[in-house]
Amino acid sequence: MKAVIPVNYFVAQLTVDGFAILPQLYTQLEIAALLHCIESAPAAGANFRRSQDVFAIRNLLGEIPALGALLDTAALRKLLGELFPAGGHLTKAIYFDKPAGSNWLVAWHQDLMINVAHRADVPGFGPWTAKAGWVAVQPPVDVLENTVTVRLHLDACDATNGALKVVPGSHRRGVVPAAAIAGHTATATVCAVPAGGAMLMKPLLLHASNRSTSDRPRRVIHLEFSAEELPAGLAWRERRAWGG
Ligand SMILES: O=C(O)CCC(=O)C(=O)O
Repeated sequence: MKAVIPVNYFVAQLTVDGFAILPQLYTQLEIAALLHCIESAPAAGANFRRSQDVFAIRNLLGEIPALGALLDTAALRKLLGELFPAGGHLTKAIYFDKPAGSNWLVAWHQDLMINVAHRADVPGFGPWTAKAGWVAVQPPVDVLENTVTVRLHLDACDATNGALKVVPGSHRRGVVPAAAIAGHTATATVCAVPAGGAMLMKPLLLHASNRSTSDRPRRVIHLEFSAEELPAGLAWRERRAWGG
């Protein structure tokens, strides 16, 4: 019989390393239902981006509301309860497909920006960016420290089909200036994740991903959750309550 690792083990690992890999968060049937729902959606509009190298859907639950119920499993609620004992909420949902043979690579970075509904000049928030109707801002570090990304893998993923590379522990180095990032990547490791598994990561973890050299796709649902409320005048663009 396979030993079941308790969720709090992964949460402890996330705290120390800035990431953790849960080998199974969703069953094969749940993954099939999620894929069917995404594939049946009319993929049109500004939040859908399709090229030879990437297919992405921004504001995923706004674009495909039926996914909300499929994602809201007892296993996810248990995980969120461990991550945010005092409660948390969803702040962002994206779907990414890095198709077979994709040339899309992502350079080393930290996830420093959050999407908000409108610009408001609030101390500690900035710089700002605005593109195609989306407003993003760099919040104070404590907002990033209280955010966790859950990357749900719909396909098995390894170094050949664009698995994330991360620098363990780098989430404890604060915001690393762009020019200094290369000096932090010597201890990088590749995060292989089985289909139905999830990678948890902190936004300040240094991460990157390579081109695909495989004939397998790499489909991921990227969900960000936070325990933070934004100050008056600011609102998360995609905020929604979630069971915990
Ligand atoms: O999925 C990838 O390969 C990269 C995604 C990424 O870097 C991000 O979401 O910040």
